[in-house]
Amino acid sequence: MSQTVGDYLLDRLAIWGVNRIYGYPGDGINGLMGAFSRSSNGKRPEFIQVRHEEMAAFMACGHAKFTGELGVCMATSGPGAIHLLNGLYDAKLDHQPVVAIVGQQARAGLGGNYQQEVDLVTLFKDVAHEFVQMAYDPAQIRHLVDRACRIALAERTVTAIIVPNDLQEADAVPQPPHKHGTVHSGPGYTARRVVPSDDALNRAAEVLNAGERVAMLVGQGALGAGDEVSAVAELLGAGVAKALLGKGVLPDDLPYVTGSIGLLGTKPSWDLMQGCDTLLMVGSSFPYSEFLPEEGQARGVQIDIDGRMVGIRYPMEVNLVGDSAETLRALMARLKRKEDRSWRQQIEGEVKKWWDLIERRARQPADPINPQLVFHELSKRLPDGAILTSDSGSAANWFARDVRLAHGMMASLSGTLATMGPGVPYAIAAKFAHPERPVVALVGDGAMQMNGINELITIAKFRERWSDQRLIVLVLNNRDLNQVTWEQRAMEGNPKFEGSQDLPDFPYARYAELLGLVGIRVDDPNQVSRAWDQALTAGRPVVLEAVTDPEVPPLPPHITIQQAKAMSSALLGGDPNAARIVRQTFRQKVGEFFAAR
Ligand SMILES: Cc1ncc(C[n+]2csc(CCOP(=O)(O)OP(=O)(O)O)c2C)c(N)n1
Ligand SMILES: [Mg+2]
Repeated sequence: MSQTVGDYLLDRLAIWGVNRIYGYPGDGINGLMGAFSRSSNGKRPEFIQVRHEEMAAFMACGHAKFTGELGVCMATSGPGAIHLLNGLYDAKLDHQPVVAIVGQQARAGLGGNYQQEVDLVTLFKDVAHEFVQMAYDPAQIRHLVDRACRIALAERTVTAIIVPNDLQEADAVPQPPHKHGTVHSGPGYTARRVVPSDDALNRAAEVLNAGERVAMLVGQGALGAGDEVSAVAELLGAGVAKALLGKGVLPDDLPYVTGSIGLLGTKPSWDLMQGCDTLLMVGSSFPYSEFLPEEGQARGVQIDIDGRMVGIRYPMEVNLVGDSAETLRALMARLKRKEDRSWRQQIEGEVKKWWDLIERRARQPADPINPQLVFHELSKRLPDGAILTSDSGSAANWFARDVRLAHGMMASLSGTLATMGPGVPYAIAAKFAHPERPVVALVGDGAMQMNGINELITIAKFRERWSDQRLIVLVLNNRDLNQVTWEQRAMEGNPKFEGSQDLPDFPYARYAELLGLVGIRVDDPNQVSRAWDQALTAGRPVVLEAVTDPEVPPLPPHITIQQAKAMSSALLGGDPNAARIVRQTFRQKVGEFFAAR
């Protein structure tokens, strides 16, 4: 049998180094599924069947985040393609290279109001605006694949190819005829080297050398530049705050790392930004201006590989467009070591006090379990090389504040879209990409009910493929959409609206057992550490269900008068849990008072 378009498309992806495609079938892509089933020489990418196309897109994004490679997902026409979208936006907003391949109805029927016919080019035009194309002719496939992959990598974005189902079965045209109107592309991409000009580096060094109190803020663009970030911080006597996606840039045991920044951030990061006279931002587009210095307070230098991303968060004096590691290295030679280390010492003192406070907060009693305790105990026993994923929700607060990453660990979440749902699928992608590394997903019960429960089925299906089966899904069973409940209280001044916020209970651990995974349910604070020990040595994927108290406030590092007013209006306005909230908030704040002394 001659090679079909479907065969050729997969083989071309293999040439691009794609060895795994996350997806879900449908008759819009049966020509591609047939090609997967013919993968006789073992070189074709493998099809990984998940429970929902959105999960496939999250997994493609997670793959990109944890490998730096292209992630690929696949879905059928109409409904399948539509399901992909949220996961694709997650990838787009976090700048991950992901290619989506979707089916379409047969060419002859298009425009005929045919079943499942959706205008997919228009639908994908925003999420894949750098490159979305529908194939009409077998001779296009070669350059459509080449361009979709190359553009995704070069622009660190999402691209999409739409392939009508009848075209998938047509004979492949690996080499278009050499004539007018054909395209002859080749595979391969090598990243460019981007370093700012000497002049720009000199100007940046002048600003940084003149400062007396330098703050650094690093984001995911600095992942892989940890050595350079710490060397520059050392020279400048700076403290380093980390945006959420940059949590893995530097380990948290360095005394000058102030941890996360923002609403989910730490007090030392807040103090660092309030007190600095110079800001050096590396590979971050951290959005919340109130957590950055006030305009005019600090002189600024920013480094970003993407010229579109500089100067948009703070009016920087010098914007350096360049690779983080290379640019920092080029800067280093121009920086003078700051001999006055008092600013650095002040930061280190704050950081030490902060970690004491975090421990104190984690130890406060709650009903039944203080969620911070769960994260604190995990943090103490994170195995070497662990990969962490967090969902959106209160887990992201505790992940950001309480978890101390050590050298060599990786962590991610939906940083920019902040969507619910990626915790479990990211963890699955991490496990496929690094089967030998332990993976822990930190997920709320809302996110579990939204999709995590279903993806446990995928874990059960594939777990035996992983050389080390340690994949732990921590579920915070607080029967509440807690993050938003707190937002209703602290931002809107509204009492908790039980109609939208209360969640039904679900037996997460028992369900895991039904699937052949290990289920551990813990509702006693004294059992938390033992539960983690058990989970980390189970030798099989585990769902660790912790029954946690929704009234422990995810306190921001700095409470504004507005937020305090909103909170009191929520409590006076008849919040159903007012008394417990007051008690818990008091406990958490009192912990701070003692730590501050
Ligand atoms: C897809 C999506 N829907 C809604 C939201 C708004 N949202 C953010 S966090 C959250 C609550 C999450 O609840 P849960 O998973 O139970 O975690 P908890 O905060 O209770 O720990 C909601 C509804 C969102 N970010 N994404
Ligand atoms: Mg919840």
